[in-house]
Amino acid sequence: KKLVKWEPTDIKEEMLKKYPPKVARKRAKQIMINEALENETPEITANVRTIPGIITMRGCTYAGCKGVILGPTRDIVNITHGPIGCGFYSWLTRRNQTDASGEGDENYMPYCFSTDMEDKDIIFGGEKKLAAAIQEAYDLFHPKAIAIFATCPVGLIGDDIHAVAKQMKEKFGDCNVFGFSCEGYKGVSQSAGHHIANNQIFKHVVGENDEEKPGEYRINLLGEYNIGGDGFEIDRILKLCGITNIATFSGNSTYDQFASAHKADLNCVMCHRSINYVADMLETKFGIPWIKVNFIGAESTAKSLRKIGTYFGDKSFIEKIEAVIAAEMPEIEAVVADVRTRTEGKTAMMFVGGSRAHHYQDLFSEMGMKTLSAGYEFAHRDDYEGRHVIPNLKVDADSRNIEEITVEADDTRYAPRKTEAELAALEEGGLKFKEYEGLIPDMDKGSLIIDDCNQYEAEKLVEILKPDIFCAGIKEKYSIQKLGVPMKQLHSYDSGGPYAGFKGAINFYKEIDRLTNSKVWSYMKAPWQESPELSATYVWE
Ligand code: CFN
Ligand code: HCA
Repeated sequence: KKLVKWEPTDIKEEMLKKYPPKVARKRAKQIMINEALENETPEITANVRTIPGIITMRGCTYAGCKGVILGPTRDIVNITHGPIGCGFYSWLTRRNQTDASGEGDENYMPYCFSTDMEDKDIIFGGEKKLAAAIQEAYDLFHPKAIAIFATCPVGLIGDDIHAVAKQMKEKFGDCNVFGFSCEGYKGVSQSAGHHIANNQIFKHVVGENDEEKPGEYRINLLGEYNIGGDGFEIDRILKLCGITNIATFSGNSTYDQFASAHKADLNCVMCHRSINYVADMLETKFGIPWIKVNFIGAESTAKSLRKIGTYFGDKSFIEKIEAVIAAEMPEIEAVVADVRTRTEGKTAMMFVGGSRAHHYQDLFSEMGMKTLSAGYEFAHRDDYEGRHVIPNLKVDADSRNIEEITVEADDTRYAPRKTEAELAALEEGGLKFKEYEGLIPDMDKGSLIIDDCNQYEAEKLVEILKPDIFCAGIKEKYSIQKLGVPMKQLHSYDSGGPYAGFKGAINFYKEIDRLTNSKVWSYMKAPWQESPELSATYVWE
């Protein structure tokens, strides 16, 4: 067995070698060797178009809007206006769960609604078919709201989904109908779909219900989608702490939760990438500040609860939170002590979406595992650097128009919940509102950070670094496993979860222990085991 010591620069060079010069130049800016500079975060190029021909891990704008943001809301009828494939392939694949079961609980998640556009609709226009589909859904279910999602062909032929929505809303009178121009090609990834979804939900739903909501310490949990039941575990913990969750955007959520979101006192942002727009708009229009939280990892969960405690500042509340943490931790510590005997020193890689490639590193490090390489599919530089770029937002107080224009310097966006002085005091106490942990500063020096990693690069990385586990999505799963490396889906969790919160952390430790210590991998030969010239060892200093 030939041992080769790979330096991170060699790995980068090796990965780029296969590309034509122009492609290599572009990809070089998205592959970064983490340098952990003094006071500056090194720069990575992100949120740019995938080079045609490359097999990206990314999805489309429609997926980000319909599948990600609106998909987990249970009582909105989501109609995909397009060919049947778009609706079908975004139907229940994300494993977002719901507990709707009670009498009168509306839950449309099990249904796949689509206008099923065919050739003739492309040629003659699909607006009539769309209006008929909305009417049919209304007659069958009488839902509170119907949402329409445009797919690529709809944008190309110019169907006006917003005009149809407006007309049907006026016709019904008791059902909010609104559309999303989220054609798949609209942006470079799912990310554009998040933005479109956020804007429309804010414009058409948030603030609709002005009833006061009961409960103390009222928060919204933004960017938590209840994949594999994560949201259930987080809600369990919040409840134990006496925190009232007004609205989750959007795991297991209802129309009314969105409509009441402006009644919360604090927004807790879990997945910054997908929902930061709503956080900013709630702050600008309603004066509700936001903090970054992360409930992936036991330590991160404890830290996030403490952050919420610090924000509200009541002594008894903080003590209650500490008591919850103290009650949950012993079980965690016992499981960690056991699994660490088998997982300590093992290595992982993760290329996932726009937040999990970062959040899950906490869980791995709790198990003594090192992340050799990681990256996002579609995150922006904010997420890599951990610096939220405050947009120049102006939300019209009377109408619901949202414009991106300059906010005056003396704006009082934090009123009425907290005064500027109160906020300054909180910030002095260590609570930062607009900076949070970023993937780059949190990763080790010498680790490889790769934006929009692709099929070829993933396989090359596995070949060179041979991690003990590789995490990504369904498209990557089997090609990686054929290389003899266990693969864990961090999108759908395969069939597992929850992995968030305290109980979720325990599930995750056990799952990763099982995967990385399974004997099954020793029964198959990876290409480098059959061809020794491919064999190499990465030496980490
Ligand atoms: S649940 Fe979230 S956590 S919303 Fe986002 S950026 Fe996707 S669907 Mo897949 S698993 Fe993934 Fe994140 Fe936020 Fe999920 S890492 S890619 S668009 N994502
Ligand atoms: C999406 C949804 C997805 C896909 C996951 C995967 C999800 O982006 O359209 O590639 O396995 O989490 O379901 O990210």
